[in-house]
Amino acid sequence: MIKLKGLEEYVEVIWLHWELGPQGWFFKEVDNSSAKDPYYGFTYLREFYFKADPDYDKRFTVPMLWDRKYETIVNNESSEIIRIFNTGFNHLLPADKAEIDVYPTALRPEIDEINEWIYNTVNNGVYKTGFATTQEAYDANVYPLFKSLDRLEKLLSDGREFIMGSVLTEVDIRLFPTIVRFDAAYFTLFRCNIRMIRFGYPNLNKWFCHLYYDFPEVFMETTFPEQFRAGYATVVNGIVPAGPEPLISTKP
Ligand SMILES: N[C@@H](CCC(=O)N[C@@H](CS)C(=O)NCC(=O)O)C(=O)O
Repeated sequence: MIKLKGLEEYVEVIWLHWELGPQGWFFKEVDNSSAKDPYYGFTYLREFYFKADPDYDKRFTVPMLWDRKYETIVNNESSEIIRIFNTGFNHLLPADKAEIDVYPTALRPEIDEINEWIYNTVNNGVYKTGFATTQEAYDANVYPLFKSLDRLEKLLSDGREFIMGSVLTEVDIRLFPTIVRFDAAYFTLFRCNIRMIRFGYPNLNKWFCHLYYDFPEVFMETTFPEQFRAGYATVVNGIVPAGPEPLISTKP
């Protein structure tokens, strides 16, 4: 959203290390993270949460949008941050950026409806499948996940460019992170392995490659495949799988 809307001047991205440690997300001088956060010298993400609220007792999650002036958390829910970025800075942006609208009024009911099942069965479905500790829980989530991927595949079979048709919306933005990680992380490490996107879902793969390769600043350059594969590997047992090769599918 930052790249799409051209918000780099207003919103700085600060990367944590890709490994989720016992104390939560932390800074470390490796890859695109530095040893400490540049403003307070914090080592852990949780320190921001406690600065905002010393009594905070919930999860310390990313993404987290921090207000440097008021020194507090604005929001830590990605779906809401998308909407903040969609319109919140428009008065400061050049016309061509201000007019980019990933949640257009006319499509809102349809977007809300599709977001709901994509979130429950795909975005969250991979986690519910991967973290299942019983066969029943695994079965209860892996089949709905693939049923929704089948549904998306069918939706894209009319040759549409984006999930909602001819316009890029937040549905694409929200689905992209799950699909870009799918073959390299969820298929192997989370046992979401009925089919790979690249071999089993030609339309979804074509949609994905269009975003990834044709809008590189927005999608490719904001994705770090080796880092997320290593990160997800640590969730399992730390052994980073060799494949798939190539890590990200090539343009059909
Ligand atoms: N509702 C949040 C959930 C975010 C979330 O669960 N983030 C994960 C990483 S993808 C996290 O930071 N987990 C850290 C933890 O649970 O300790 C959103 O989608 O923005």
